[in-house]
Amino acid sequence: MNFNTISVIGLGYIGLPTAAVIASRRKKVVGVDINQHAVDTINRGEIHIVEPELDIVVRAAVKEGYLRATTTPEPADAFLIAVPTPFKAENGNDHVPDLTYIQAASKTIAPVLKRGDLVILESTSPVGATEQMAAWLAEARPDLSFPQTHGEESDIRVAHCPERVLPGHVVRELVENDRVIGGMTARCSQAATSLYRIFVEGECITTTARTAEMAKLTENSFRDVNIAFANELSIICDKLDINVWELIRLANRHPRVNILQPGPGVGGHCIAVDPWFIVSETPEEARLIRTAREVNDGKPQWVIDKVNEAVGKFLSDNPDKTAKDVTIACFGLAFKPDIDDLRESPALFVVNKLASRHPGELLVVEPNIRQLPFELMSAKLVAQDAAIESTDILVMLVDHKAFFKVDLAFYSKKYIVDTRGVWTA
Ligand code: SAJ
Repeated sequence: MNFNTISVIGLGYIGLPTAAVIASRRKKVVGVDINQHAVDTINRGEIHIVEPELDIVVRAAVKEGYLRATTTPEPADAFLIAVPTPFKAENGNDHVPDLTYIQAASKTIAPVLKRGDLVILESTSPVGATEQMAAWLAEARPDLSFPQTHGEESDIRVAHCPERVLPGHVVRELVENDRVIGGMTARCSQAATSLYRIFVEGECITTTARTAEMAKLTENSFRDVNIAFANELSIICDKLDINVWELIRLANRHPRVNILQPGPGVGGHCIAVDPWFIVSETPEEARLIRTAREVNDGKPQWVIDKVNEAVGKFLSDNPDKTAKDVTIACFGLAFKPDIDDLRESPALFVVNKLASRHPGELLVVEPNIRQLPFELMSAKLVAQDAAIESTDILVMLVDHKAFFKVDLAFYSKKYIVDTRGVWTA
């Protein structure tokens, strides 16, 4: 199949890098987003998100005329939908996926669809979302035929190809990772494969749309369950007075054991979200997946309790002081090491809670940001040496590389809550 113009709907963390990488292969790419600021920024050759190397690829693609952004969809040969799939707000804790962005994107592109076009859903989605998207498209364009009614003979080809790139390594992983391509028919898979072949150096493996949807949810659930195991171990070890980091190192020497690392909880917008898409569809069956989510979501509160315990110990060792006199220093705010992304960060949750309850001074060390978020106005952003010198309680939340350089023995601090094994491994 020949693709002269490719349209990417949604220019966020996945859509923009994908659009830019395709454009870097000298294909005409039109990016569509409802955010005028994002569109203007991209058209200037700049980026509105933080991702290493992306600025260089976007600048070159825009300068050479292969990438252009707009708020209005245009005809193209292939449409790649990369919009968010959050939870439904009104369902509160039920964690039901909200497909309204996919519905809106379908409505947006429907008027410009023509016979022979390919539509690919890249957004992480619950099983059945691709079929639902095809139904919305068919409803909007009764003059065209779709795979759900016309199989291999349909005018429009529809497939799901979930993104699987790791934030911080997106530009490289987009090219190198294998892709799972789930067409609604075999021809849909073939068409989608020829699109990904433009820029993917990894293998393109075809399957059904439903299996591709489930594959993505499975990958992130696998990681969530394994992190939950590590987090549960850390809580058990704390109770049994065993060093969990040493324990994991030892257990991992077994040739078939590979335990992940405990932390203050699971953050980001993928691993803490996607497993719920399985749970919400199969609540009776997905017992382990649900429990893993609950274990990981419970970890930040456990960390807060440990900090309170440390404050209690400090006060009983220093009876002349009150909680107001106690300084707490928290190391790290990001959702994982060596990035500046604070979204859905368990470290941020812990620090926010401490800021609202602790009457004494709260110091924050986060080398990847220049100022604290608004809600942390009462805390102070400081350099790590200054924090260690002037604090009573040390709370390690994110294992940024910079934190490993400090030799804590030099400071002889006693009150440490180390959720990452930076000082206590
Ligand atoms: N974490 C731990 N212990 C570990 C590993 C991770 O506590 O041993 C925590 C991190 O600190 C972080 C959270 O888990 O808070 C998630 O981080 P991550 O690096 O595991 O994953 P993400 O959310 O940045 O990206 C994941 C990736 N999925 C998998 O590795 C299976 C990525 O490939 C996906 O494309 C991405 O989700 C996505 O977009 O779905």
